[in-house]
Amino acid sequence: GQIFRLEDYQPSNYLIPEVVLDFRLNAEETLVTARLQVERIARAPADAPLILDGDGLVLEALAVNGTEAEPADYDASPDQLTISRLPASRRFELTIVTRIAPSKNTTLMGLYVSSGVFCTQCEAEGFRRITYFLDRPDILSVYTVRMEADRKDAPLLLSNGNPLESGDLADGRHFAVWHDPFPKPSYLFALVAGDLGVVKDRFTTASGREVDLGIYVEHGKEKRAAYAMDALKRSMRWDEERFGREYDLDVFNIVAVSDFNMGAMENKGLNVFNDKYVLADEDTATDVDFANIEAIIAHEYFHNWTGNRITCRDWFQLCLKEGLTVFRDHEFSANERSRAVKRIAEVRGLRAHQFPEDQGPLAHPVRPRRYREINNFYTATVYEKGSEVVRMLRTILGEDAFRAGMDLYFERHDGQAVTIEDFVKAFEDASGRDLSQFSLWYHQAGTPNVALSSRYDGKEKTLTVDVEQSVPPTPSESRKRLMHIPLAFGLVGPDGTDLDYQSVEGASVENGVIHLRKRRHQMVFKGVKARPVLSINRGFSAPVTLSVESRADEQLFLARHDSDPFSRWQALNTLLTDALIAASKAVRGGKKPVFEDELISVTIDLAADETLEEAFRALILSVPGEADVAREIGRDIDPDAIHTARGALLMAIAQAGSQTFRALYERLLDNAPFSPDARSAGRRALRNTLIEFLVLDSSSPEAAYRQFEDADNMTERAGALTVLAQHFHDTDVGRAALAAFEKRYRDNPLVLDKWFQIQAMIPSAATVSLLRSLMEHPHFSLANPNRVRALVGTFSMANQTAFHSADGEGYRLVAETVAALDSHNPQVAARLATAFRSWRSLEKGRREHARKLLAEMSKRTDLSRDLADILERTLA
Ligand code: HT7
Ligand code: ZN
Repeated sequence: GQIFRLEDYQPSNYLIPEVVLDFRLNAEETLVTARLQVERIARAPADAPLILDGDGLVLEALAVNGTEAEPADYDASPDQLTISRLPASRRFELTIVTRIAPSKNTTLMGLYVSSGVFCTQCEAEGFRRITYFLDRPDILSVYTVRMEADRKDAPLLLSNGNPLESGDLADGRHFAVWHDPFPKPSYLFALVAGDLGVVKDRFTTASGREVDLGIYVEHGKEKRAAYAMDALKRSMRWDEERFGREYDLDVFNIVAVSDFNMGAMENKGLNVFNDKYVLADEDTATDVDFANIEAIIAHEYFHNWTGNRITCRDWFQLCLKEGLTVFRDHEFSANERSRAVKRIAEVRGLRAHQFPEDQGPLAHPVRPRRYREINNFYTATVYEKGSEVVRMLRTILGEDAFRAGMDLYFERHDGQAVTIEDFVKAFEDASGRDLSQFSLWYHQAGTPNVALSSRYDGKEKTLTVDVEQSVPPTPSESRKRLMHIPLAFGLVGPDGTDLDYQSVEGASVENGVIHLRKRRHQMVFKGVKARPVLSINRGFSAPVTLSVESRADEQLFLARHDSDPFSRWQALNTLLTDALIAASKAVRGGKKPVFEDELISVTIDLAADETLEEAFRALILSVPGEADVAREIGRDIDPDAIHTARGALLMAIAQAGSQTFRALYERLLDNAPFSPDARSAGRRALRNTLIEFLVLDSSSPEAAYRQFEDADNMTERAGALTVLAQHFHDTDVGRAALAAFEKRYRDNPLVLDKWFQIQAMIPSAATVSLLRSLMEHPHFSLANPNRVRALVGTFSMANQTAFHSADGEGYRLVAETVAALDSHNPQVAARLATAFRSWRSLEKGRREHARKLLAEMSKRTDLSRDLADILERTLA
């Protein structure tokens, strides 16, 4: 397959300032007429051919300046339209008619039908599945869209921008015309036509513009869109207050569809959402669902400025809009909820998803230099590490200079398609600082490691800290350059407050941040009055791994006393992870795992500490997962040993905390009416972590079953069911609960997904065959990405023992699903296949099973480009 390279970027010889689209919508056969105003750029040769992208298209007609084109003047294939003879004038009009089949489009890219609703997904390269076009993000056009459809099936006709006109036609047909005055790339085009219910609201912008807001959902589900509407209005206000960004059209619409490849899409003025990230009420959505909805509604809305008004020059620049917009949505959620809790959740996510990517065969820089299939670069590295890079930029510049840089970026580049260099330059110019070394974060793959040791001299009152950075090699990047790593820190004194120091030598330190720029720094803090414990990388100021030479009692001290809550959680997490690594080793050596009493008691004490918020205490009790431990072990991994070790730790905590947890669980029972706010969610989260310890301690499912039965909200119901499925799946109580849940929610797809998901996580030798039977369930279908992700995706990502079952049957199940899915929906198939990315770090029996299956799969000759790319890189 063809490889696209950043260094090959060439501006287009032709521009398309204006596009008029006409859709005759019909599920089986839709006729698309595109009228394009084309302009040859001044320096292009007059005979430069115009090469338009297509993907599986059928050309019906082509006219140039209104005259039918001569067959000799062009060449049309499903994937390309090349026009070799064009008018001598620099401006001309092309009319292109294509015929497409939305109902047969199973890839969910381009124009397709989801539950009877026509909808589009054009990012990254879906527009070329609708019409021939210069389908690249640096071609910005003003769109006018006319749609015609049966009024009965599609009373609703939406597109980008503002509505212009609408009306009836003969034979029960009707039409609508939309116009978007903001020039945009084709990937932001969208159309929706169908029969949907709506929730309406209004928003007045800071400068007084009245905006009509609409959230469109399946009829009967309108009430479940109320929370999303509230989140939208809060997002709009926040972007004004925090970044001075206002909305710019008369309408803002969101449509929820049930078949969607990703979370949502930021099409200008018409966001399309996976309904999972719109629909919520207490009976059907968990607190995590509510938080995700808030974050994704905000994320897509924030794209209006970071992505739409200023877009990417090419797809190598994806992080320009994604990393920045994730940073913005993280800040929004941190403001709306608890900053510390939000940060811990982000870091857990980064470590769970981005670190393994960065440390395995699929590693790539935040701004990649090459790709074969851009769909495979919507990754945790581009999104989450991309966000961490923006966060570091703020840490380095400080809030005010960061905001000045953002303002300059908006002012300078509004209406343009730009690069990461343009972005960084805005911050250099606004702050007067040289960010060239910092920029390596965009260009160099791999997770840096920072090794630290420190010693205190009580006589001299000095603390000497030795620091060394290294970046491990990654595919096709063996030699790494030194990074600029900002490490927030504190010197924690005996009473838990940060100690002052008089001066520091050996590295630049500003506002509580150490700036590492060299391989090694020896830093000497002078005038440190008492022996401190070094609290480093506070708030996870840099996305690095740390090797700290410190004693367990120092980490215990930080867990109990650090003034930064993130660092308290981190200290405990480090200790628990180390303990689990040691315990896994013991299990593998045929020994019984043991845990230090002090570690168990600090965990229980923190969980019970009423001065701390409940959500934080819930995180304290969520001991590192099996995948976290596996990642830290890094090689020759035996998932069964880790599972046994973790089970023993849970049991040790459960038994030691028995009294405390029981009392706390009862105390936390909230009789107030349900509210999705962060405080109430925190109480429920803590109760949900406690219930697992209660049933472990009592060796009985009773308490969990009671919670399952009594719950008046999905968080507690699904939480209890998860515990029952994890620990009592082969008991009557466990089976009864699963059956009751299925019966109650059979007709609610999003909730039924949870039922599939909970079973996919059961740690049992029988889970592979359970999954095979669930794949025969009348409600299972490979056509619905949410369902596939709920069952097979969850199995591969969140069931360490069964996916990695020693006989290779878990791998086989996933490989078979990937293969079956590939012809239907390559994007989802390729993503599922990334579950194999860490295969080399397993012990050799499992490694061999995985290698064989991957090799077998990659031999197939009918693979999609998406899947072939993932398999090839995974095996390389
Ligand atoms: N910008 C959106 C990306 C997206 C997408 C990409 C490829 C295929 C389907 C897709 N759906 C949405 C989502 C976002 O980051 O906001
Ligand atoms: Zn995004």
